[in-house]
Amino acid sequence: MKVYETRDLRNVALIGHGGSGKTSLAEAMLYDAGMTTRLGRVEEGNTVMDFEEEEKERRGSITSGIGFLEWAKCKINLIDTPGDANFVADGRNCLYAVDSVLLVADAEDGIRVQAEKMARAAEELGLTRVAYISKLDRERGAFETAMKALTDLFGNKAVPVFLPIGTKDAFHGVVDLLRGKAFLFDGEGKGTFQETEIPAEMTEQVAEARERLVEAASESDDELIEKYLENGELSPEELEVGLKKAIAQGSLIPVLCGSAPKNVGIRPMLDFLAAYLPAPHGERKGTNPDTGEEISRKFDDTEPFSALVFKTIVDEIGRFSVFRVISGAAIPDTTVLNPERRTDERLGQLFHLLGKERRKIEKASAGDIVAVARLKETITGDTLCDKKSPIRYPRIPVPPAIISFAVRPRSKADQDKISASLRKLMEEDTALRYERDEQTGEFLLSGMGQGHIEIVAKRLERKFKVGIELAAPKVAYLETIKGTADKRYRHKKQTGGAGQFGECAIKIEPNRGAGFEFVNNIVGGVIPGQYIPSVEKGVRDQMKKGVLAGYPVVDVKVTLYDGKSHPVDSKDIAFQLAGRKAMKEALLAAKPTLLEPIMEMEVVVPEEFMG
Ligand SMILES: Nc1nc2c(ncn2[C@@H]2O[C@H](COP(=O)(O)OP(=O)(O)OP(=O)(O)O)[C@@H](O)[C@H]2O)c(=O)[nH]1
Ligand SMILES: [Mg+2]
Repeated sequence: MKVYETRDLRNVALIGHGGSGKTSLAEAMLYDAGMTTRLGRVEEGNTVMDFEEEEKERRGSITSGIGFLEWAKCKINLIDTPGDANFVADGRNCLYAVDSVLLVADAEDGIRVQAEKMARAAEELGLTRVAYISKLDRERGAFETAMKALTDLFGNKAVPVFLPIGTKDAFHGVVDLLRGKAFLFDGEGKGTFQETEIPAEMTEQVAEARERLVEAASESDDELIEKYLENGELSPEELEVGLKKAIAQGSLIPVLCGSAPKNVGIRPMLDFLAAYLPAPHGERKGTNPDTGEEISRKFDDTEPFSALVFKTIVDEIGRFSVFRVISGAAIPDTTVLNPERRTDERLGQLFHLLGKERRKIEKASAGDIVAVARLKETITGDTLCDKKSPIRYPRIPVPPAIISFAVRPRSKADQDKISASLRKLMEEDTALRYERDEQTGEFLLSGMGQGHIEIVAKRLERKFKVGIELAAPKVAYLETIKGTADKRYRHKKQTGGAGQFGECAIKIEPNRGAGFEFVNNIVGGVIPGQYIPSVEKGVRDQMKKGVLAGYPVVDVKVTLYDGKSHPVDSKDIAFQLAGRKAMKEALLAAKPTLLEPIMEMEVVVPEEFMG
């Protein structure tokens, strides 16, 4: 495969709500660039990006698809993220591998909350943002609906660069405001077009939109603004410079449009992306793993190699780690360091991914996206780097789990395989957790939503033949006290054989929000020093099982203030028992109460429904 230089790379993640049209758009782009020989359709389950069985079945992405194409001598790396909230984590990880995002705004439904959150995350990461309006050919589709949603989200930064020609069924082309041309498509899916003059009935609308674009582009630069104010126009070169600058600054978010299933507008859009999206640029901060000192690397082939692993794929053939080269170049058959795990990793064959297909490569420049098989210990989020010039990049943050289900195996055979199989799925899916709840003893599978966990159960069955049932987890109640109490207990066994003697007096009081606290106020050695921890252990043992319903007790302050000992019969066990019994009596006397779990919720409401 051809080697692309850093300046010719364009890494872009497609973001947008579930069903907005990302996978379809990627499919049309890949087809137009000649990467495939037919235009796949999500409904037919034959797209490049949705190749997992569960994606074909539910007609939507559950994991990010990675592909690439060549356009205008640039290698455009496409990452098609899932829009459904159940599967967002994987898409978020991919934001660490790109320089730009293409937000798909839906001409029927606008931009839903999940897409808004991704767009905000992209902004926080300093990524370049571009928008695309899908579904203009649909019955309810309207350019204005999507433009309104974009303006609500980005304010007047969202500025059209393309305008649609025709509406609904009759949508058949776009006006490119930069080139001042119209592109008319037959809508049969081939994506070929005729370049024509702007339709006469659109002259006014186009002039207005172009003025807005030129004005917004000129605002990126003082010199350009002056020229624009003087001449009322910018030369094509000036416009290009201004537009690039405004896009890079994030002060202008260009809006494109088309229809992926009809293959309308996609080729002019690829022209725009190759010309206006940034190549990998700037630097990434990390630390020197040996000294902890902050260092940084540029997206430059001449620097030592470093890369960030942002995705892991496990399939029948094996396990692939997908990384983005940050500095240096990735070369097959080299040994690199994983500074996090302090281990060497062998980079054998390297690949570019096109959906499930792999294309062998000889070299990947800084900024490119690469897959490698069979790394020993590396997981998603790790750094790989040159052994002689180590660097470690910050880990990609893992989202907190939102929902948990108790997992029950269908049979004994399933039981034995659950952990190992889930571990494999968790390598791919950083938002999935599998843990035993100490309190209830149940095994819990946690993730981003019910749909997420249900898909995990399906994949367990399909990939590993492991059957599980999902159930609501037992509620993990806790107990605490509302009052205070003061109790003394003497444990004494002095009949026959070796005796036992221990006595303690404790006060307990509520300690809400501050956890368990044990204060030793013994003076004059009434309990010898070595038995104080014995009393504490007894108290703690009693805390594990509350007096109301046997749930753990939390948030109690215990003060040990008096006791008695015996020169021969005092022992560790005697003081433990005394501590436990005193605590039990104290808890019963201190108004014990049940605590129900509290959930923290975030509610997002569109502005028009507020008030
Ligand atoms: N008519 C029309 N249908 C579209 C367009 N774009 C997408 N669709 C359809 O919308 C449905 C969803 O499209 P996808 O491409 O799967 O959407 P997605 O954004 O990848 O969805 P998730 O993977 O669930 O996040 C499919 O049935 C597409 O054929 C469009 O521009 N016009
Ligand atoms: Mg999709």
